[in-house]
Amino acid sequence: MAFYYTEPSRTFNEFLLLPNLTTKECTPNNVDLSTPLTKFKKGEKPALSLNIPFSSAVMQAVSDHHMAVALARCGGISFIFGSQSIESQATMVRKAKGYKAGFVVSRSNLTPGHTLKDILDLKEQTGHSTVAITEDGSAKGKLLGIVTGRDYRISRDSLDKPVNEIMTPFSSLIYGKSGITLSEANDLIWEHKLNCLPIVDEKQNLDFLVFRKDYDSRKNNPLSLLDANKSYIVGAGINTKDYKERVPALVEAGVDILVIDSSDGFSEWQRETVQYVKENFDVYIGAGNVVDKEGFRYLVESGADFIKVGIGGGSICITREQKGIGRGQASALIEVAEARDEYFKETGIYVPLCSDGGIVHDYHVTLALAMGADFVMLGRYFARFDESPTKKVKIGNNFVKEYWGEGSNRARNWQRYDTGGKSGLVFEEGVDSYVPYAGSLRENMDRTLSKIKSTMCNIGSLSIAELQQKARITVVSATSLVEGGAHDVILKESSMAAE
Ligand code: RVP
Repeated sequence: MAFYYTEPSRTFNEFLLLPNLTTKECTPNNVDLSTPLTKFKKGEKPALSLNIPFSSAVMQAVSDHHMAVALARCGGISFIFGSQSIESQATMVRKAKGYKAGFVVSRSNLTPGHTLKDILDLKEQTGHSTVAITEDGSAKGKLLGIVTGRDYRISRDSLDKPVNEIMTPFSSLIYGKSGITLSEANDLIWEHKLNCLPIVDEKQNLDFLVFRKDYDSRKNNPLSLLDANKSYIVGAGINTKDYKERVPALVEAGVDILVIDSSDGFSEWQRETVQYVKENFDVYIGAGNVVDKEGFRYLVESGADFIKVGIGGGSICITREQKGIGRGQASALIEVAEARDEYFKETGIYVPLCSDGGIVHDYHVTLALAMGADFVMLGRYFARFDESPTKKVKIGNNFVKEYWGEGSNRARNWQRYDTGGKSGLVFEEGVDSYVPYAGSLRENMDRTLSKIKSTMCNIGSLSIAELQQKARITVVSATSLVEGGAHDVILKESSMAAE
C-alpha cells in the first residue's frame, strides 16, 4: 500500500515568523549574513562560505559570467549554466575567474617578435588594452615589457612595426615584487600614477598584473566573494551524462564548485557522478534536488558537499502539472533540514542546504533560512536584472526581461530531466515567459538584504545560525493571508508598484 503523508505539502506563503525580544545590539548593521557553502566537521570552518546567502540558478536565462561577477561582488555565488557546449561553459568560467579584483594573471600576452597588428588583433579578441610582453608569450614568462593603448598611434604606426619597438621595456617599468600585499601594490600605483602594475618574481618572470581601475571596485564591494588569488569564486552546473568530459574542462578553467543540476537528484546517476568527481578532482560538488530525508541521506553518503532542495516550486516550472511529482517547498525544506540536523548529531558533519526555487517575496528568503536552509537559489529574482543574459523588451508601457525554464522547449536541457532512456526532451517541464525588468542587481539586492536583516533583528538574531535556533514559525490561515497585505483601503497608484 502506498505511504500517505498526514501533513499537506506547504509553501513559504503559508508561514510567518513571530518576533522575539530585540536587544539593543540587534541592529541591521550588526547582522552577519555569512553562511557555509560546503560541508564541514564540528568545530572546523567550511572550506567555502558565502558572504550573503544567495546563489543564482543554473539556467540559461540567469547565470552567465556577467551574473557570476556581479553576484560574487555582492558576496553570493552563481552557478554558470551547463546547458551549453563544454567549451562555451568553460570559457564563461574562465572569464569570470579572470575578472579579478586584485592580482590578475595576465590574459593578454605576446612576445617582442610580434607586431602591432598582433596587438590590435588580441585587443579585439580580449577587449584588454594592456598586453604583457614576455620572452615566450606566456602569462608567466620572463617579462620584457608592457604595451598599452598609449604606446602606439594606429594612424601613424605601420601594422608591421615589431612589438619591441612599441613596448615600454622592462628597464623603464615600475613593478612590484612577488609577495607584496595588495595595499602595497596600490600604494605603488598611486605613487607613480600607473594604470597597471606588473608583479614579477626574482627571475623577472611575470606573476600578476594589478590594475588601478580595480581599486575603487574593491572599496565599494567589501563583501566580495574572493579566492586566495583575489579572483571571484565561481560555480558551474553539470549533468550526469557528459560529466567525464565536462568536469575536467571546468576544473581546468578554474571553477571553485560544481553542482549537479537535476530536477530529481535521488538517483544512482547522481551517486556515480559525485563519486567520480570526488575520486578524480580536487573540487567541491553539490547534488540534488531532493525533497525528503531519504534523498538527502543518499546524496550525502555519496559524498556531496552541499544538498539542494526543491522539486517543482520554480516560477517557470510545470513539473508538478506534467508529472505529478514534487513537494511544497517549505515542507521539503523542513524535512530535509531535520535530516541534516540528525546527520550532524550522528557524524559531527554539517552539510549546508540550498533551498532552490519558489522564492517570490523577499521574506521567503528569511523563512527559508529560518527553516534550516543555509542559502537560497533564485532564478526569477535574478532574471529581472540588467546583469542577466536575456533580452530586455518593452511590452506596452513596461520593460520586461525574458525568462525561460531549463525544461522548456527553448532551453531543451533534457539532461536535467532525464530518467534514463533515449536522449532528448520528450515533453516540456518548463515555460518561456517574461518577468518585470527591475534594474541593477546591486540596488535590488541591497533592498532585499535590508529586509532580511531587519526581520532577523525582530527575531533577536545576529547570524543565520542564531535565526535557525531562535525562529518561531506559525502556519497562516487562508483568511489571515488576506490580512497580511494592504486590505480594505483604496490604493493610490504610487502604492501599487511597491513589491
Ligand atoms: P524560481 O526562482 O522560482 O524562478 O526557480 C528557479 C529554479 O527553478 C531553478 O533553480 C531550478 O531548480 C528550477 N527550474 C529551472 N528550470 C525549470 C523548468 O524548466 N522546469 N525549473
